[in-house]
Amino acid sequence: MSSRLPRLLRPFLFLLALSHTNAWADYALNMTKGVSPISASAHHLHMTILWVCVAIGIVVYSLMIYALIRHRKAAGHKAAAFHESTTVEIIWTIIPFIILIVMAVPATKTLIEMSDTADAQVTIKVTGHRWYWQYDYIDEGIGFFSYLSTPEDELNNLSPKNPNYLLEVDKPVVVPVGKKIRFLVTGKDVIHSWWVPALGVKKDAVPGFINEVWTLIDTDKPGIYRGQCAELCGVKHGYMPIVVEAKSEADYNTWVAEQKKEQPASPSASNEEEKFVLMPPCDDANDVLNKPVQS
Ligand SMILES: [Cu+2]
Repeated sequence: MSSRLPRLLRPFLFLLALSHTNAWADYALNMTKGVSPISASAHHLHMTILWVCVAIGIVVYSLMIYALIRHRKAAGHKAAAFHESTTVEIIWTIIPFIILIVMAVPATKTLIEMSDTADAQVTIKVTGHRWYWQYDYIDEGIGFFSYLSTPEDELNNLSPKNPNYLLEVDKPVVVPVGKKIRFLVTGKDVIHSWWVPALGVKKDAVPGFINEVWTLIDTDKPGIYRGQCAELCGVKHGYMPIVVEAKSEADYNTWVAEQKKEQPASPSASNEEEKFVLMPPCDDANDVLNKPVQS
């Protein structure tokens, strides 16, 4: 039956069949706007550049298709001999140059906005380790480690995987909404990258350097935002997720007070050394849950 269908119709029938499944339900092609002013700026910049590219595509392909059809050999046209024309070469160098300059203006504005960490109200130091994260709240004097919490059975395909498979941790980094939060990002051993798409934050964690980045979560957007290490950092690179819990200011203050009671100081060097020994950097990838004892 299908062999009798005109060939041209087949792709359309295939798309029609797909449109009647729920295959598209979770499918999103574009970037999301995120929940912070810088993620919104990045989204806006992305859309601006996308539409510039679409306009260029339409103009170039229209001219090409017009030329192919209108000036085809079959219609009696002969190829014009204008190659090595200085005028044409200058025009097709100058036009892209101007387009690039025009696109660089909003791009530079967004980059400057992203790097302006001045007047932050909360400062959190983020340290990447093989293969977990450490968070220190500079002004509050509290700190903790954050490890992957996906059950071992799921990692070993012995039980069904939960929706947050490899994107869940034992202790999320808690932040307040509506406040400018500055992250000081560094690495302990190798280069990692702290990446939370919804916050518009992605910064390399380089040993020996402190990189700065900031976010400000919209006041009406408390919730859980997930991310991952975005720099290939070793065998368990995929096992060091990030979970950010954004709370209202009152809830955040309560949380800080609780943390201060629980742990009077940041993780000490000796404590950290002990954890590092318990979690040697080069063990087997399946051994991810052989991690340090947590309090
Ligand atoms: Cu990493």
